[in-house]
Amino acid sequence: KIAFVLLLSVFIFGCVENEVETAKALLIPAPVNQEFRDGQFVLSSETTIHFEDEFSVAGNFLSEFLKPGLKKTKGVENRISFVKDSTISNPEGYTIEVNPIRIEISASTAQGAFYAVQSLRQLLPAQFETGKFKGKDIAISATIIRDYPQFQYRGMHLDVSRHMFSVDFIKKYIDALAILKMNTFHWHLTDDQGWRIEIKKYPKLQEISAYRDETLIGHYSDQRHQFDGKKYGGFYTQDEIKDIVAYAKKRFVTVIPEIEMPGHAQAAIAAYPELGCTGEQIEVATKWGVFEDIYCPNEKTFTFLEDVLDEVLELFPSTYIHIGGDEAPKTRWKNCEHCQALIKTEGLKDEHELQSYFITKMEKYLNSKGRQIIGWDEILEGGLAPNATVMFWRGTSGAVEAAKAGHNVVMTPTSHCYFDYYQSESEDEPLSIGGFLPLEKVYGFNPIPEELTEEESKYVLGAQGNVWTEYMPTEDQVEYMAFPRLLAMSEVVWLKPENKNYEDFVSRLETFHKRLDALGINYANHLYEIDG
Ligand code: TNX
Repeated sequence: KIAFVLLLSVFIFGCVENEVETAKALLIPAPVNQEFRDGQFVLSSETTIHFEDEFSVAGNFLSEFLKPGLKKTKGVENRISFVKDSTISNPEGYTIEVNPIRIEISASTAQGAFYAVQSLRQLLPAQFETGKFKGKDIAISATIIRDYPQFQYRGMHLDVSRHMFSVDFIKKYIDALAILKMNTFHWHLTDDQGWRIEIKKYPKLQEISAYRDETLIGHYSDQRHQFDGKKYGGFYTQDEIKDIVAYAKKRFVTVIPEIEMPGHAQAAIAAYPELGCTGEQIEVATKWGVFEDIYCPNEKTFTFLEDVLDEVLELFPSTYIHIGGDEAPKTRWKNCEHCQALIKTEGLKDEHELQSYFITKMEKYLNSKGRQIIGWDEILEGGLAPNATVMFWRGTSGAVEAAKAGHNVVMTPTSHCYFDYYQSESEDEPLSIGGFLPLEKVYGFNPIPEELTEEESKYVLGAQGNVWTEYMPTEDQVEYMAFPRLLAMSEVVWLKPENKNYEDFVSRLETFHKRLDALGINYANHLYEIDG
């Protein structure tokens, strides 16, 4: 194996020592273990980075990150090296040792090495994030960080149906996940108000389902709806999606696509009315809520969904495919002859069991392609598909039941994970869907329900923040709602509950603001006063 040697030249930076000495205070999520030593490492123009092929993603990321500050100056000879250490048993774990002679990053996998780089990045001045860092040699206090995550699923969701966001924004969102060591981006691509993924076999999804006539501006609960009178919408082309998935991969973020079924399907049915039970022409929804026109469990629907999934699988290599499953009113199925006949011939009890039949059929299809389904907790009703992972949003009792039955679960309860809820009681908060979820409450979340034994709690893969965008028309507003709550969530899924400390988090968050500023991320910055 050839060791890559990259010469680094780093600008002279005069006033950095205070910053590096508070190194511990900078890391979010906080590392599991950090010890401080005497002395310091000086990152200079002479610093070299050494890594072998296996760690090239992390190594290249680090050299790219440091490069903007490059300028040949005379400095101390020193090195940053990546070392394979198979004794680090957590595949996402790593060790960083900073001593006066070198920085050594150890990991057993490429992903662990990448997370080491994200920590090292947070030990450097925030100005580095702008790519325009100008300064002199940077001193980093000698330290040893031994770190690994508590949960294997560390997710963040984004709804692009209710409002759509640019490819650049999606990449920026993924960048933010990466720096926080979050490893999953749940991309909510289809819903009643818009279908946002190009499916070549069904062009009307692009022509019709991707656009709605008007956009609701006021709150859906009051009667003063205002409309801007323009068509709203768009979709991501398959090329754009491939680009995003590849971008995420380089940051060790898995993209899980969500294709909603059988509910939240009005946009698709508007383009292909035969997918609904009535066959009537309907419109892409222009209001928010839960709608009665859902996919009919007929052959046309199953063919359509299998065709759609075939294209989805080509684009997304993730093990999990999210099939939605939430909020599917059974009104249409109750009044549909075909559905009632199917209930009889399949020996089902009711429409809930029919939904389970629907989901299980799609699960079999995806399992046959080597994938697993994940769905919202309604997929428990009427019997859970055998290999399904369940994403809990309505509370934790179902999660307990599912975990006890040996199903994997991901926790996203509205009580702690809904970043579309208000984050403060201030009257200046932008209009949002309702609810109240302050930063401290997010931080206090423990993904493992109390009722589970240690053995059962292994089925809790982790947790996720959800960003439903009914009331987030702009990218700035998405960021405002997501930050800093995402930072709190990153620590919820990285640390054991007993290692969390809200006051300490808040003090690190204050410092982290500079990094968010440098990254151009809009955040809510007045929400973390500590009571008492
Ligand atoms: C419920 S959570 C929904 C979404 C809404 C959200 C608003 C879930 C699976 N379904 O369709 O956007 O509430 O908070």
